[in-house]
Amino acid sequence: MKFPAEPFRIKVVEPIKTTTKEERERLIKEAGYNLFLIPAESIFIDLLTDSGTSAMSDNQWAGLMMGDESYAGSKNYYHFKETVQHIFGFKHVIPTHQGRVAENLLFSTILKEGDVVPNNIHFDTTRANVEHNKAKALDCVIDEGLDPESEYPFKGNLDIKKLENAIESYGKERIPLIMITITNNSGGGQPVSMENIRSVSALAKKHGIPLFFDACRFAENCYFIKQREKGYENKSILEIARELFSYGDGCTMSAKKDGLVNIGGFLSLNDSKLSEEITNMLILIEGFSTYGGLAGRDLEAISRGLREVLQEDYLEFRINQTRYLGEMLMEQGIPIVKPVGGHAVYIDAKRFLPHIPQSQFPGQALIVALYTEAGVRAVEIGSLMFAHNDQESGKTVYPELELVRLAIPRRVYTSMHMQYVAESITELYRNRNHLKGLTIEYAPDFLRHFTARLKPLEN
Ligand code: P71
Repeated sequence: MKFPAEPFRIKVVEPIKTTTKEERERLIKEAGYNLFLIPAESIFIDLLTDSGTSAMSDNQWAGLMMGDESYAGSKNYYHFKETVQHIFGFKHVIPTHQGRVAENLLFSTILKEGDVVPNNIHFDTTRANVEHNKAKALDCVIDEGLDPESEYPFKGNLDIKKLENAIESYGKERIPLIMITITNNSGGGQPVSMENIRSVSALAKKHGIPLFFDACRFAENCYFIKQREKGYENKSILEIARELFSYGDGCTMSAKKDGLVNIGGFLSLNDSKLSEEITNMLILIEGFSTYGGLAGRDLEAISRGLREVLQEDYLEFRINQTRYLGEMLMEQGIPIVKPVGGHAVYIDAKRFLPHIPQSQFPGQALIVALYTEAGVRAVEIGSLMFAHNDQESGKTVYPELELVRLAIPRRVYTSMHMQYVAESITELYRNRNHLKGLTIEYAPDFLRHFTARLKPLEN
């Protein structure tokens, strides 16, 4: 494929440090073989997440200087609200300092014990927030979405049959909302089609169930719709986004992704009574309704970021850079989730390391080796993140997908950095038979991957 050239030039640089293999071996041991616990300074290329790691534009940095830090009614709040309404089209806009707070506010207000929330695939914080409110997080993605080899263009789609069955078996009274995650992060950064969103919306309306989007990567999803769905090839990203959100009742958003900022998020919705209730909660835990835990300047940076992310030359480069990394790996026969997603390349760890069972965390073994060998940090989205004890049987349930995600920060790394990453993984793939599994030494009750400590198995 064509080498993707960056549609920007570099005005400020941040040096990155190189470390020796011996230093990295010491650091990873000290960190309990958990990449979240390594000082970021000791990482050469950091693909842990695309969240909050974007490089802001000169326009966004200029916006920071326009910060109005009034406690109430800052002018940046009005700009922020106007921008969100312009793109997303919902009536109320509630700023939060990041996405999971929007989730917490929404779920703690509308969920009660025994409720069920269907989603294509809940991301970890979403699942944890649903479960923390004693409700069930039900994944209803289409079967293709669980098959790393399937080339289906919209692998993030919800399975309408699974959704209908859920409504029938649990009853609509126990389903306070349906969610759609765009793009589907836990399933490989795969998009959801407009047609699927329309069908889910019709079903939700028929049963009087509100539909919410987890909108973190909405612009990337809209770009895929433009590329892959008939009838959208001549529409602008803004037009596609507006149509998409018109089918729902609200959204949660982590602006740390497609908001192109380092911190921020929001909740946006049409229901005035619900919005009032959530706003009162916001004031209790985040801050006043015109800043929600953010500085005025942060709100300005989000407003500008949300407009920039809709630009097609940016999105074209973004999606192509991710695909470029994926294709370099595929050329070497390395098993990845196909087609390549929007914000990340996902390695299929089950097939990369077939000799390590899921109970020994093959995904984690892979990211530990990638850091130790090359100073590259990736994240495990597999059994360390998602295995859990089934409440009924008491048995450990392993996730269907055992993935290692190489998430690409927006506008941060060049395509040459991607080559370095591809070469490092290729080298690891050649020596994969030497890699060993891990066992847990300590783990908290929920969201354990952030703080767990592990150790390598000897045999
Ligand atoms: C990502 C993250 C952030 C993260 C999470 C866990 C480990 C490492 C990094 C956050 C999401 C997300 C979706 C679909 C809600 C959130 C929470 N993703 N929904 O992918 O992807 O947003 O981080 O602003 O609270 O690395 P928040």
